[in-house]
Amino acid sequence: MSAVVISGTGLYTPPNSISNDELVESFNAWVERFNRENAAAIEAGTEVARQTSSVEFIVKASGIKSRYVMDKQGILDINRMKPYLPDRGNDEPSIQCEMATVACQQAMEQAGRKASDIDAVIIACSNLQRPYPAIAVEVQHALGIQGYAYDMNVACSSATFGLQAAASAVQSGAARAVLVVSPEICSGHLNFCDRDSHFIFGDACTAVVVERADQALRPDFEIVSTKLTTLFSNNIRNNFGFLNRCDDAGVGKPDKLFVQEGRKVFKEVVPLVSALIQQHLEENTMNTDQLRRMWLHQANLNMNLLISRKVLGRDATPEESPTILDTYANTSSAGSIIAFHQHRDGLKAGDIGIICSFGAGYSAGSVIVRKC
Ligand code: CO8
Repeated sequence: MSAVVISGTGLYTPPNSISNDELVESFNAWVERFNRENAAAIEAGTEVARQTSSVEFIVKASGIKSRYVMDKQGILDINRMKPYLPDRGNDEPSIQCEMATVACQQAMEQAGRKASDIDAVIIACSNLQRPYPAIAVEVQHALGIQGYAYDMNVACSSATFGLQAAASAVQSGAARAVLVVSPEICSGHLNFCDRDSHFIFGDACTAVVVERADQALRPDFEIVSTKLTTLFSNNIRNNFGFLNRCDDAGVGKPDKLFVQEGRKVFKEVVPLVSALIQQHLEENTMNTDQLRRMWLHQANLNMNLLISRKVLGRDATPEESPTILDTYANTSSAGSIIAFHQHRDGLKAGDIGIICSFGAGYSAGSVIVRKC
């Protein structure tokens, strides 16, 4: 079996950023109006008064300071509280296809690859804007790639699960090179009227070129090993789906958007992920002293500090465990890849790193890479 490398990465960042100040100001204006308009019902006990949000809480609880979004105006408009992303005609590229092609072109350029060198496109992300035709097939067509393409979803772990699928395809000879693409429009599935979660997510798209080591023009990191795990949990859930319209009573209810028990997720996922990383290194006869960098899923700064402390037995330096969630927030599956894209300089040939994702499912993916 041939060795497999990552030879290029790309990142599409939306043009609009929302600071915590801006988000909280509009959320609190919405809360004040809601409570005013529903004063009688709140007084009668048939409606619950909404509580205001706070910038201090958001930074302390999550480490998030701002987020990029596909539409800023709609989110901050208290008459709307969601992005405005108009429908497009079938003859126009979809929004996810548009984000994906930008990221893919960057990744291919970095790898020194043309469309004719790529045999497969995997769209791996939490939210797909339609069931079919697959966004991946549309991206494949837009880029002029032959071969095959498919969409897959393992929530925040989609990208690492996609890397595993791509590495297997290259190892088996099914493809010479594969693009793993994560166009995340998390703002489309975020309840901007929910104080517990309105600050958590942002939008972005990443792309990674995975190919045979012996044919790569610009090999960057060898994929040494992948390890995936899943464990069913209702603590991060979204009941949006094609059966929603079959029960009118549920249409538009908050459970058709992202909901979570954030505390439980924190407590249960930290040990799961630290054990996964440690086990994965052991299975590859490596120890944590050899680990030069961890590109962790970017959901919560405190979570990442704890995971890296558990793994290393000490606090990680900012270089060892880079953070991008302060400016990007949680971009679901794109997060660990954005960290890898922006913070992989300074490693020497032979240095070991880990790309690690975790999220709904629960799902977690670990990818051990070695600098070429
Ligand atoms: N402003 C002020 N106060 C607040 C706010 C707010 N916005 N929100 C909550 N509070 C209050 C609470 O009411 C509570 O008050 P009290 O103590 O009086 O009860 C207090 O602050 C503490 O609340 P929490 O216990 O909830 O706060 P935490 O310290 O636990 O922080 C976090 C909350 C930030 C959510 C934290 O628990 C966390 O990040 N957990 C991990 C979550 C995580 O990693 N989730 C991954 C999900 S992502 C994923 O898998 C992808 C899904 C698909 C993406 C879909 C896109 C939309």
